[in-house]
Amino acid sequence: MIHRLLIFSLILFISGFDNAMAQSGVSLPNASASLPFLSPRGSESQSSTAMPDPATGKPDPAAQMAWWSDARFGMFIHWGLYSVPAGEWNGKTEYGEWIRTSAEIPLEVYDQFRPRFNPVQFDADAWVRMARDAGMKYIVITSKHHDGFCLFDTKQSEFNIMSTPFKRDPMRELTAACEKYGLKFCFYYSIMDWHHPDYLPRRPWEKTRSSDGADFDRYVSYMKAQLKELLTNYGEIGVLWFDGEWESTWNEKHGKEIYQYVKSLQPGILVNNRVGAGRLDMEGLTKAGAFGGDFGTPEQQIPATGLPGVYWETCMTMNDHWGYNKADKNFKSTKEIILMLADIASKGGNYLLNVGPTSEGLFPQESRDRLAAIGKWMASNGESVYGTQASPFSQLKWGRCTQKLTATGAILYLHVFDWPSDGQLELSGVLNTAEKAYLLADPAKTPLRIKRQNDALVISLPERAPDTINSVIALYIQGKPDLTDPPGFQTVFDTFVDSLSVSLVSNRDNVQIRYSIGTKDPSSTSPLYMRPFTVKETTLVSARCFRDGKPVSGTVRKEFRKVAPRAPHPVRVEDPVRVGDPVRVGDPVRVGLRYRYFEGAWDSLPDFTTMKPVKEGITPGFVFTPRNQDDLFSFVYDGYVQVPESDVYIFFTSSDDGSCLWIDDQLVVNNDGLHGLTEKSGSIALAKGFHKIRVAFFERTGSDTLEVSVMSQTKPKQRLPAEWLFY
Ligand code: FHN
Repeated sequence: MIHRLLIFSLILFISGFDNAMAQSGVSLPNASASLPFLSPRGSESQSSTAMPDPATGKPDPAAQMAWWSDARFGMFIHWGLYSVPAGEWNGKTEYGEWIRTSAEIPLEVYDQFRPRFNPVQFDADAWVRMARDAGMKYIVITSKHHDGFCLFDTKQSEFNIMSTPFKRDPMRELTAACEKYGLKFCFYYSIMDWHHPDYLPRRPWEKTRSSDGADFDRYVSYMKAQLKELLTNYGEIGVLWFDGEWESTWNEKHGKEIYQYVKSLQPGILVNNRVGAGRLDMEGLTKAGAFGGDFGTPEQQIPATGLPGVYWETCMTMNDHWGYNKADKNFKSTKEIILMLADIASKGGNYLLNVGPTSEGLFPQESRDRLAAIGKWMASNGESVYGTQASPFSQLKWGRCTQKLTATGAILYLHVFDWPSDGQLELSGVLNTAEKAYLLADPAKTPLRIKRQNDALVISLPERAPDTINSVIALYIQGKPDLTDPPGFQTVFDTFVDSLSVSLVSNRDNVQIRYSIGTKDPSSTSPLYMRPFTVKETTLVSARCFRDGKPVSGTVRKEFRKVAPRAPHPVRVEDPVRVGDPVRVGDPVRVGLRYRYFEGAWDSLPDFTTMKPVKEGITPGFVFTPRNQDDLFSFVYDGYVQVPESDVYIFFTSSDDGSCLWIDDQLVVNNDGLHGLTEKSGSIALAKGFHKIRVAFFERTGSDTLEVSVMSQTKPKQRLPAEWLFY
C-alpha cells in the first residue's frame, strides 16, 4: 500500500495587481474576506533573538518574527555587475539583472563588466539614511544574484567585488550604517548560480560550456561556505532571503539542510520560503505540505485577502526592473506605492520595495524622489503601519484598516483613500463602543465627533482631507473588534450524491448561531446551531449570529444541491482488484495508465490529436518518464479511475507548467497555461466504479511538476492513489 501524507489544502485567492492604479483613479485589488489576523503576541514588539519558549525549549516563532512583523516595510536592493550595462545589450534596452542569460552573454564576455564596476559614488550612510527616512526598517541586498558575482569579500571565489577597481566591501559599510541608523541588515542570496562550474543545470544556450565534472554537492558546500562568511563576518543579520530555488537540481532536502545550517550560525535569523522547493511561483506562498521557511514571498503582487496565521512579504519593483535599467522610466507613482503599503499592511503582510542602484553607486533620482515622498507620509502616519495587524473588516469601500490591540481594546487605523464629500465617514458592522478618534496628521489630536447609527459608527470629518493620497484616522474602541460578520459555512462541498454534513462557524466571541431552511432570515426562535447537521435533499440554509436573543450579524445563505452521479463504465476486469487491496507485484498489468510522450514548445496544451507521440506505453502514475529532455515536452495519460463509492469528488492538479484533467471526457480541472507551480481544482459526482480519466501536462522550460490529487466527503485530500488507476 502506498501511504499518503494527509495534505491540507490552503485555498489561496490571489488578485493580480490592478493596473487601473496606473491611471488617475486608484482601484486596488479588493481586500475581500480578511479574517482578523492577530499574531499570538499582540502588538508589542520583541527582539528577534527571542528567549526560547519554556514549553518547548525552542525559540518562540512569534517572538522571532516580532521585529520583522512589526517592521512591515523594508528596502530591497538589486545591485551588481548587471548595473554596468544598465539594461542595454546589442542595441536592446529591455534587460535587467538577468542580462547575462536573457542576452545570452558568454561568461568571458560578461566578465568584461568586472573591471568596469567601480561605484565611486557609493555612500552606505546615504543609502541607509534614504531607507530610514522613507520609513523602512530593514534592508535586503543582493550579496550574490543569479550571475554568481559576489558583492562581498568572499574567499570562496575571486568573482567578487574585491577583484574590481572598487576593492571595498560594500556589505561591511552597509552593515555599519544600518547599525548606526537602527535598521536591520539582511542578505539576498541566489541558489541558482550561472557562473560557478559546479552549479547545474547550465543555461540551455551555453552549448559550449561543458558540465563535465560539475558536482552539485560541491556547489552546496560552496554555498554553505559563503553563507558562513555572510553570517559570521557582518554582525547580526535579520533575514537570509533566498531566491533562484526553482531549478530541478534544488529540492526540499537541500532546503531544509541549508535552513538548519543558517539557523545554526544565527539562531535568531529569519529565512524566507525560497530556501525550499515548495513556493507557488510568483504567488509566493508555500504549497500545502511543503517546507516553507519562516515566511512567504508574493512577488509583484498582493494577496487578495489577509492570510490568517501566515507570515508573508510582497516584494516589488518601483519600475519594471529589479536591477538598474537606464531606459526604464515606468516608475509607480508615490500614490500607488503608499496605497499598496496600506493595502499590504491591512492584510497583515510586509512590503519589500526595490531600488536598483547605478554602477556609480547611486539610487536613480526617480527612486530617491519616491522614497522622500513616502517618508513624508510615513512621518505622520507610520504608527498606522508599524506593529499593526490585519484589518478585522473584509472590505471597506473608502479605503483600508489596520489595527493594534491595546490593554482595554483596540486602535483601528482607518486609511481613508476616498474622502467623504459630506464629511461623514461610515464604519459599518462594528458593535464596539467608540472611545475617541482623531486624525494622525493632526498634532493636536483634535477629537472627531462619533455617533452610532444602528450597526455603524459615523465619524464627522473636516471638509478637506489632510493628505491627498491616504488620510489616517485613529479610532479607539473598547474590547476586541466585535463585527457583525455572519457565520461561515465550513463545508467545502456544495453538491452531494446521497447526503451532506453541513457545518457552520463563527470566530466571534459570545454569539450563538441560529439557522433556518429556506430563504427566511433566522429569528431568535430558529434552531440553535450546536453541531453539524445532515441534508439529504437540495437545501437552502440560512444562518445568522445572535447575542442575548438579538441578531448581531447579517444572514448568510448557501444552497446544497443533490446531484445524480455519472454512471460508471462497464469495464471488465478479470480478477477484480478492489480499491484498497494491496497492489501486489505481478498483479494483472491492468493497474496503471497509458501514456503518450510528445516534444515541442507550447504556451498551452496543444491539440494532441494532430500529433504523433515520440514515445508511448504504460506507466504506474503521473510521472515524467521516459523522456528525452528536461524541457519542451508533454505527457498525456489515459485510463480509468475506480472510485470506491458514489460521491462528489474534487480533483486537483498542481503543476508547472500547464495541465488539464478530464473525467468521462468532461473537463473537470483547467490548469492550463504557462505558469509556475499552481493548483486548480474541480468537482464531479461519480457513481462507484470505473470512470474514464485523462490528464494532459506540458512543460516549457525551468522547473516542472505535476501532482494529481483527489478528495471526497469521506476521503481527505490525497494524491490520487495508484491502485485507483487502470488502463
Ligand atoms: O529571478 C529573480 C529576479 O531577478 C529577482 O531577484 C526577483 C526578486 O524577488 N526574484 C527572482 C524572480 O522571481
